[in-house]
Amino acid sequence: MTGAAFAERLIGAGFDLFAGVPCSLVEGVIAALERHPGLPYIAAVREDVAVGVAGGAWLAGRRPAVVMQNSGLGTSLNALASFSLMYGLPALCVVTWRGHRGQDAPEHRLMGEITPGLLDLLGIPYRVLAPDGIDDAIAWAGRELSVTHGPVALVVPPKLFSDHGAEASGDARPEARPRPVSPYAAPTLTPKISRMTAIAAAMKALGDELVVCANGYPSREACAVADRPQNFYMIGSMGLAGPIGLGVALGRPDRRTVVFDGDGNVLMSLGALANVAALAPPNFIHCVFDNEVYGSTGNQVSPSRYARLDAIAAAAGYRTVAAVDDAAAVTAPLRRMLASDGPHFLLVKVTAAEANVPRIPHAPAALRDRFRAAVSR
Ligand SMILES: Cc1ncc(C[n+]2csc(CCOP(=O)(O)OP(=O)(O)O)c2C)c(N)n1
Repeated sequence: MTGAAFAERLIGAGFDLFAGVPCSLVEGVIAALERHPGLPYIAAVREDVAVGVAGGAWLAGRRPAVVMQNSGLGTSLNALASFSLMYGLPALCVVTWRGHRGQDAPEHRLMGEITPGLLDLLGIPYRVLAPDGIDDAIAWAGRELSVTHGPVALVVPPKLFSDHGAEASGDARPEARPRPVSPYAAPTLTPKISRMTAIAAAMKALGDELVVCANGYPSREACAVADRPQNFYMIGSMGLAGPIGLGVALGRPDRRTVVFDGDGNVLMSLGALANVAALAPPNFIHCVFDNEVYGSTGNQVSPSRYARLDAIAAAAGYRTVAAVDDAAAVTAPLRRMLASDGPHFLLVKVTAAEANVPRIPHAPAALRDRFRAAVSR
């Protein structure tokens, strides 16, 4: 079977949003997905970002699949453990098996040896694809995904697809849409309001919009300000608020998705800003509460004290970027952003003050279900 035929089988089985990082073992699969009209294949910057996008897309009613090399299984361990598996978010993971039987370059050998063990440890059901059992395995994965809440993997050994190692067929990218990057001069800001005050000001601008909140105090404070089913609180999976919000925004292009992020979170998946800018979902608003510290873990200094995240977002290609430092200045630009096409980026410099608010009182599965129901309305 060719990789292209495998991609067709997955699409035929109902998978309707793909995200991944390439591996040569599936180059034919990815080439077919990239070219497929009307199908998003998101070239994620990291595999854990792909897992985040897939989870967001599932919450928004899609049937996502992630394509990754087994080295990327290592990259996504925390995303799988503290996001997909913890909340119970179905996603098909197509995982290539480099280092299979020790026959590979040195960097693949250990991961090749432990790939099945890693999936077993995580409790992710999987099948290793064999040439004469591909259709059965796809059907099995579909059944598993409908009964288990969580990821299911199909493992791709070397030389499974007949187009692996075929002569590259040239640059198959869709025609680039030139998007001019607007010049942006980051204003001087002085933190003077707390993140809780800023979150309350941001909430004032919201109606029925979907909100994805970064883990730690951004989630806790948002929950304390206005707990609502349209809020998805990350409990773990640090760094994935943007990717999860991106998945939600792509899954429901008719709804606005707002991400309440922290500077440490943004910096952890900085490349995801390029994913947002490249896909340019008009319904995506990224609101970053930048206290210049890792507040949730005791105020350790974060690099955002020196690296301006608004300037980085502008350079990445967000459609509009603004930066503010007082509460009155949060609500108005957010309202404008909600009323116009994005992706938008709003940096709010805040103090390191933390409100005395409790942990998220809802169980992960309850958060998942109420958010998914709110998205589907
Ligand atoms: C992968 C990972 N590393 C470290 C942590 C511990 N941790 C939880 S919240 C947090 C700080 C988040 O910083 P930021 O996004 O700036 O938000 P703040 O708490 O400052 O509002 C850290 C380091 C974690 N949850 N996951």
